[in-house]
Amino acid sequence: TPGAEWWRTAVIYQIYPRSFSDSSGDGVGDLPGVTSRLADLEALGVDALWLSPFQRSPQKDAGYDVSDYCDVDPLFGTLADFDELLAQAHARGIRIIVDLVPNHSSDQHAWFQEALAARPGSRERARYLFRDGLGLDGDVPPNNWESVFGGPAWTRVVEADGTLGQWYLHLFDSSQPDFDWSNDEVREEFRRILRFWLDRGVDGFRVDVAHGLVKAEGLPDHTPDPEGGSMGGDAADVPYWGQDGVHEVYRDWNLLLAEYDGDRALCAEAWLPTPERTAQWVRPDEMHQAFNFAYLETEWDAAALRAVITASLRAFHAVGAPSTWVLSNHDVVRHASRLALTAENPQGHGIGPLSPGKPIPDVGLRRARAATTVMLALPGSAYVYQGEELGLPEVIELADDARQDPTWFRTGGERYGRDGCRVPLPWTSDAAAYGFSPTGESWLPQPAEWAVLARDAQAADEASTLSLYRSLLSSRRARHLGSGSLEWLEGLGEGVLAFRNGSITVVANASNAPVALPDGIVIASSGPLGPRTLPTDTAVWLADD
Ligand code: TEU
Repeated sequence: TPGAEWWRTAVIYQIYPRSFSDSSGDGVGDLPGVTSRLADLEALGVDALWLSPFQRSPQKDAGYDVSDYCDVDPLFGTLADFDELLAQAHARGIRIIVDLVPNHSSDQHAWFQEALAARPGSRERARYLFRDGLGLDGDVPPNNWESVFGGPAWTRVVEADGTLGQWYLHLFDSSQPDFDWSNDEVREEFRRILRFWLDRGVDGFRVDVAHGLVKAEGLPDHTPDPEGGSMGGDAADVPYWGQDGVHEVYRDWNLLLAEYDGDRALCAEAWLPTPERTAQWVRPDEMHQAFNFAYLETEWDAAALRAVITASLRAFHAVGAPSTWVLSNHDVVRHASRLALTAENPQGHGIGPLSPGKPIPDVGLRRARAATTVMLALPGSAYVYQGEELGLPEVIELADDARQDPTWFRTGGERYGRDGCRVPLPWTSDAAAYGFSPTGESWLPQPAEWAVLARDAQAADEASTLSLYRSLLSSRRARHLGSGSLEWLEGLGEGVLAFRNGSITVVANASNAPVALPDGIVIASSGPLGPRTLPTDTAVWLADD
């Protein structure tokens, strides 16, 4: 059947709805805005769109705090707008994946409001993780867990009689209480939510914090490994990440999706330290994909890239799943900036790095284009985050009062947060807000120097980042690279990454000297190329035909 297991090779474009395109003029992107740009996405050559949350939400964490899983937030439009987007995307052969946030709801969700109003020990409280505090007055949190966004992972509630009462767990913001996934009512409710969107025709789900749903029995204390980075160290030791019981949930969802036709897919957002661990989530009876964050976290270094690609292909192949390559998303520093941070000014990855770092101008974009040229030649599925096809950098200079990420607030500005990768897209170089919104409004300010990065300016320029993405995507499709296989090539020198996939040879120069090249270049990540030499921070596709 055409398109069978389409997700194995698909290039999936992440839409962050609030920053993609605004049709209403309120300065926040919306679903009709996405629909109006489908022709551009088709021309770009992507197979599917993943939409970050647009469900009803108080927007404390940009929609990752859902108050009604089966409705569209008025900020983004209506259910009818969603149906229209889905129908028009399908008519163009573009699939749609929606974000599902099962680890926690918003504190404005009806269930949490009922839980607050109910007594300790009630059925209503049992849907979340309420616990009594420690100490004589119960004023010590039930354990020492910290929120991913900073500060304690517990908040104390005021009971109906006005006294201080129980605490509830929130791995993220205090407005995002964690569900208790040992509760059958929670499991049943999410089956209903999955069916609601599957019945509407969605092609799959990106599952938020997929490694976090099940917590270790007894909620034991845990002190994070300071060296553990955004993966929290070896996830096996962390009582809230990657617990064995979580796999049962996804086996159940896998069966549920299989009742529907069209190869609906589940993609796990699971921050786990190695490709081997990540592959545990994509066994044949579980998730179909899992983001390969070990790849995202790899620096622009030939040996490190080769090691992570080899380990990923081996680990995913062993469980019969494709790898899913990814370089940017709405949580990390954009790769056009991230790849040019030096040892003197490093910064963390993952949620809310300590500092934005100081990217070396121009080098970042050159490396990002080279890194994408490598990524889109790899077998498997790839994710592209909106704006990377324009080469957008991380926006570092944001006024404090413009920032909106809860990480910023929860750490009193100590962590600069994720707003810098979420700035609304530039569409038209000479329009107000670069054509993002008809009124010139934009929920985050766009840099003054972005006119040259606007889509219309790049569409007309063969040397632009947008033109590079288009060429890579159309060649990748025509040459079936997604379903190909990789063979390493040796002997081109240290700092050089070289491999074959089908009819394509890829050579990337991550060393600081030019390297010699054979003929047959079909795509180059950047110019100018010397006579038969490949400059630093450049990658090319060569073809025999
Ligand atoms: O991010 C997940 C997330 O924050 C964690 O996986 C974290 O990076 C890691 O576990 C630290 O060890 C998702 C969304 O992508 C993000 O935008 C949301 O803010 C977050 O979940 C909460 O829903």
